[in-house]
Amino acid sequence: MNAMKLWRTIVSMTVAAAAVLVLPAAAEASASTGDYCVQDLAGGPSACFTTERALESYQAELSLSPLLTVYRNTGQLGAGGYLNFASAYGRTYCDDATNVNEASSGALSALKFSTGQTVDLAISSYVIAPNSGCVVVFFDQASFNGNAAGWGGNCSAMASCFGSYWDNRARSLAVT
Ligand SMILES: [Ca+2]
Repeated sequence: MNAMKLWRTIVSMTVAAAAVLVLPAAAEASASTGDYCVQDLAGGPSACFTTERALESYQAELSLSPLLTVYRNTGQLGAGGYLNFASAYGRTYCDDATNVNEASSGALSALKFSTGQTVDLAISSYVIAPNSGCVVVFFDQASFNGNAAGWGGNCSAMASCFGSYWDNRARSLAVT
Protein backbone atom coordinates (compact mmCIF):
# COMPACT_ATOMS: atom_id res chain seq x y z
CA MET A 1 0.00 0.00 0.00
CA ASN A 2 2.79 2.41 0.88
CA ALA A 3 4.59 1.56 -2.31
CA MET A 4 1.49 2.46 -4.27
CA LYS A 5 1.20 5.77 -2.52
CA LEU A 6 4.73 6.64 -3.55
CA TRP A 7 3.95 6.03 -7.18
CA ARG A 8 3.13 9.36 -8.76
CA THR A 9 2.08 9.03 -12.33
CA ILE A 10 0.70 11.42 -14.84
CA VAL A 11 -0.02 10.86 -18.44
CA SER A 12 1.25 13.31 -20.94
CA MET A 13 1.07 13.27 -24.66
CA THR A 14 3.51 15.40 -26.50
CA VAL A 15 4.09 15.93 -30.17
CA ALA A 16 7.50 16.93 -31.40
CA ALA A 17 6.36 19.40 -34.00
CA ALA A 18 9.73 20.26 -35.45
CA ALA A 19 11.32 16.83 -35.38
CA VAL A 20 12.35 15.16 -38.59
CA LEU A 21 10.53 11.89 -38.25
CA VAL A 22 12.71 9.10 -39.55
CA LEU A 23 11.46 6.23 -37.47
CA PRO A 24 12.77 2.68 -37.38
CA ALA A 25 10.52 0.31 -39.26
CA ALA A 26 9.50 -1.59 -36.14
CA ALA A 27 8.99 1.36 -33.81
CA GLU A 28 5.24 0.93 -33.47
CA ALA A 29 5.16 0.27 -29.73
CA SER A 30 8.63 0.60 -28.38
CA ALA A 31 8.98 0.96 -24.66
CA SER A 32 11.62 3.63 -25.02
CA THR A 33 11.02 5.67 -28.16
CA GLY A 34 8.15 7.73 -29.49
CA ASP A 35 6.46 10.94 -28.52
CA TYR A 36 3.44 9.46 -26.72
CA CYS A 37 4.51 8.67 -23.18
CA VAL A 38 3.26 7.52 -19.83
CA GLN A 39 5.47 9.47 -17.49
CA ASP A 40 6.50 8.70 -13.94
CA LEU A 41 7.02 12.05 -12.26
CA ALA A 42 9.60 10.61 -9.90
CA GLY A 43 11.77 9.00 -12.52
CA GLY A 44 11.02 10.37 -15.95
CA PRO A 45 9.31 8.62 -18.84
CA SER A 46 8.58 4.99 -18.16
CA ALA A 47 7.01 3.99 -21.45
CA CYS A 48 6.73 5.75 -24.80
CA PHE A 49 4.97 4.90 -28.02
CA THR A 50 5.15 6.18 -31.55
CA THR A 51 1.38 6.53 -31.97
CA GLU A 52 -1.41 7.87 -29.78
CA ARG A 53 -3.33 4.67 -30.47
CA ALA A 54 -0.52 2.56 -29.08
CA LEU A 55 -0.39 4.70 -25.95
CA GLU A 56 -4.15 4.48 -25.48
CA SER A 57 -3.98 0.72 -25.81
CA TYR A 58 -1.30 0.65 -23.13
CA GLN A 59 -3.34 2.91 -20.88
CA ALA A 60 -6.43 0.77 -21.31
CA GLU A 61 -4.48 -2.27 -20.19
CA LEU A 62 -3.41 -0.43 -17.07
CA SER A 63 -6.85 1.07 -16.48
CA LEU A 64 -5.34 4.53 -16.64
CA SER A 65 -8.38 6.34 -17.94
CA PRO A 66 -7.83 10.02 -17.23
CA LEU A 67 -9.52 11.52 -14.18
CA LEU A 68 -8.91 15.03 -15.45
CA THR A 69 -8.33 16.55 -18.85
CA VAL A 70 -7.19 20.15 -19.06
CA TYR A 71 -7.39 22.24 -22.22
CA ARG A 72 -5.40 25.16 -23.52
CA ASN A 73 -8.50 26.79 -24.96
CA THR A 74 -11.93 27.51 -23.56
CA GLY A 75 -14.76 25.20 -24.57
CA GLN A 76 -12.87 21.95 -23.85
CA LEU A 77 -11.67 21.77 -27.44
CA GLY A 78 -9.07 19.05 -27.83
CA ALA A 79 -7.74 20.39 -31.11
CA GLY A 80 -6.37 23.44 -29.32
CA GLY A 81 -4.28 21.28 -27.02
CA TYR A 82 -5.13 19.02 -24.10
CA LEU A 83 -3.41 17.04 -21.37
CA ASN A 84 -4.75 14.03 -19.46
CA PHE A 85 -4.11 13.27 -15.80
CA ALA A 86 -4.60 9.63 -14.77
CA SER A 87 -4.84 8.19 -11.29
CA ALA A 88 -1.58 7.46 -9.54
CA TYR A 89 -3.29 4.38 -8.15
CA GLY A 90 -4.71 2.98 -11.36
CA ARG A 91 -8.26 3.92 -10.39
CA THR A 92 -11.08 5.44 -12.37
CA TYR A 93 -12.49 7.30 -9.36
CA CYS A 94 -11.41 9.38 -6.38
CA ASP A 95 -12.13 8.15 -2.88
CA ASP A 96 -13.31 10.33 -0.01
CA ALA A 97 -9.83 11.20 1.19
CA THR A 98 -8.79 14.76 0.39
CA ASN A 99 -5.31 14.52 1.89
CA VAL A 100 -4.02 12.26 -0.89
CA ASN A 101 -3.57 13.48 -4.43
CA GLU A 102 -5.15 11.02 -6.81
CA ALA A 103 -3.34 12.79 -9.63
CA SER A 104 -1.30 15.93 -9.53
CA SER A 105 1.43 18.13 -10.89
CA GLY A 106 3.41 20.49 -8.73
CA ALA A 107 5.05 22.01 -11.78
CA LEU A 108 2.86 22.48 -14.83
CA SER A 109 5.86 24.22 -16.39
CA ALA A 110 7.30 20.75 -16.95
CA LEU A 111 4.29 19.55 -18.91
CA LYS A 112 3.11 20.09 -22.48
CA PHE A 113 -0.26 19.99 -24.13
CA SER A 114 -0.89 17.62 -27.04
CA THR A 115 0.08 20.50 -29.29
CA GLY A 116 3.51 20.79 -27.67
CA GLN A 117 2.77 24.08 -25.92
CA THR A 118 3.42 24.52 -22.21
CA VAL A 119 0.61 23.86 -19.76
CA ASP A 120 1.96 26.43 -17.32
CA LEU A 121 -0.16 29.59 -17.20
CA ALA A 122 -2.29 28.36 -20.09
CA ILE A 123 -5.21 26.21 -18.83
CA SER A 124 -8.55 27.67 -19.91
CA SER A 125 -11.02 24.80 -19.43
CA TYR A 126 -11.18 21.24 -18.10
CA VAL A 127 -13.25 18.07 -17.81
CA ILE A 128 -13.42 15.69 -14.84
CA ALA A 129 -14.27 12.05 -15.53
CA PRO A 130 -18.05 11.59 -15.15
CA ASN A 131 -19.14 10.01 -11.88
CA SER A 132 -15.53 9.80 -10.69
CA GLY A 133 -16.19 11.80 -7.54
CA CYS A 134 -12.99 13.73 -8.19
CA VAL A 135 -12.36 17.36 -7.34
CA VAL A 136 -9.57 19.39 -8.91
CA VAL A 137 -7.86 22.30 -7.20
CA PHE A 138 -5.72 24.74 -9.19
CA PHE A 139 -2.98 26.86 -7.65
CA ASP A 140 -1.51 30.07 -8.99
CA GLN A 141 1.96 29.08 -7.79
CA ALA A 142 4.02 25.94 -8.33
CA SER A 143 4.19 23.20 -5.68
CA PHE A 144 0.53 23.67 -4.69
CA ASN A 145 1.16 27.13 -3.25
CA GLY A 146 -0.54 30.48 -3.58
CA ASN A 147 -4.19 31.14 -4.26
CA ALA A 148 -6.39 28.13 -4.97
CA ALA A 149 -9.59 27.55 -6.93
CA GLY A 150 -11.44 24.47 -8.05
CA TRP A 151 -14.42 22.17 -7.81
CA GLY A 152 -15.74 18.81 -8.93
CA GLY A 153 -17.72 19.98 -11.92
CA ASN A 154 -16.57 20.58 -15.46
CA CYS A 155 -15.53 24.05 -16.52
CA SER A 156 -15.69 25.37 -20.07
CA ALA A 157 -14.07 28.69 -19.22
CA MET A 158 -11.86 29.26 -16.18
CA ALA A 159 -12.71 32.96 -16.25
CA SER A 160 -16.42 32.18 -15.93
CA CYS A 161 -16.02 29.48 -13.29
CA PHE A 162 -13.53 31.22 -10.99
CA GLY A 163 -13.17 34.80 -12.19
CA SER A 164 -11.08 36.39 -14.91
CA TYR A 165 -7.92 36.05 -12.82
CA TRP A 166 -7.98 32.29 -13.28
CA ASP A 167 -7.79 32.14 -17.05
CA ASN A 168 -4.24 31.09 -17.99
CA ARG A 169 -3.28 31.22 -14.31
CA ALA A 170 -2.74 27.69 -12.95
CA ARG A 171 0.86 26.66 -12.23
CA SER A 172 0.13 23.47 -10.26
CA LEU A 173 -2.92 21.28 -9.67
CA ALA A 174 -4.16 18.43 -7.55
CA VAL A 175 -6.99 15.95 -8.12
CA THR A 176 -8.43 14.45 -4.94
CA1 LIG B 1 -5.48 29.18 -22.40
